[in-house]
Amino acid sequence: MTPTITVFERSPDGGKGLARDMRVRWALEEIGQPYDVRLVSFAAMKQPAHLALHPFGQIPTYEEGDLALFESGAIVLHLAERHAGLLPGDANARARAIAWMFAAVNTVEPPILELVTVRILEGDKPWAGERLPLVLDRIRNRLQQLSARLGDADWLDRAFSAGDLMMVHALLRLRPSGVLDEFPTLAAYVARGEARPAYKRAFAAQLAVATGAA
Ligand SMILES: N[C@@H](CCC(=O)N[C@@H](CS)C(=O)NCC(=O)O)C(=O)O
Repeated sequence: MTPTITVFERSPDGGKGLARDMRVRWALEEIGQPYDVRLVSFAAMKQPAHLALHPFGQIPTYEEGDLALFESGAIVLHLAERHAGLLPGDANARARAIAWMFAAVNTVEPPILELVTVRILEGDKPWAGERLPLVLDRIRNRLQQLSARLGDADWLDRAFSAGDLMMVHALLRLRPSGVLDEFPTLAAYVARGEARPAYKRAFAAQLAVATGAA
């Protein structure tokens, strides 16, 4: 059965691949699973039909037969558990890869999202100038720790896994700020992710939506 995912009809990033459907597209490409895409507008995301799929009125969602899922991490985990290629066979290595997925969304991504909040949503507040360096410090602290753990390895726990997929995508959001490049180990890690053929196919597919070529 071909699954269907929802994505922005008009992504605010104009096709830079930062929206979270990119994680799901990338996972689907890694496992070689074809998929359909349903474009949703911001208005449609807040309507009952979409809210029935996603209680918070966001993208991405994933539908496969009777199953409807939201949360990019849950969708990627679902795919990784049912198809070869995104989680190791060894039970302990598998558990560690899943831990990295959680680390990406629960430990590394939150301060990165705060940067977007302080710069864009709160940029006009009188205290934004004071808050920005605090947020940047929290990000740099996390990146320092992550960089130290990665060391000179290609991936977080030997072979590429769903943990790397989630982590690379969380880090990508930092690139425009220049902070990622302060950590050459992590910048190279992200570049390795982007160089994967599956990433490139996923990126091209989301770009085609943004440029109207899809
Ligand atoms: N934790 C959720 C976050 C989903 C999310 O924030 N989606 C954004 C796009 S990347 C969205 O739909 N934003 C529009 C909105 O919140 O109205 C996930 O990982 O799927």
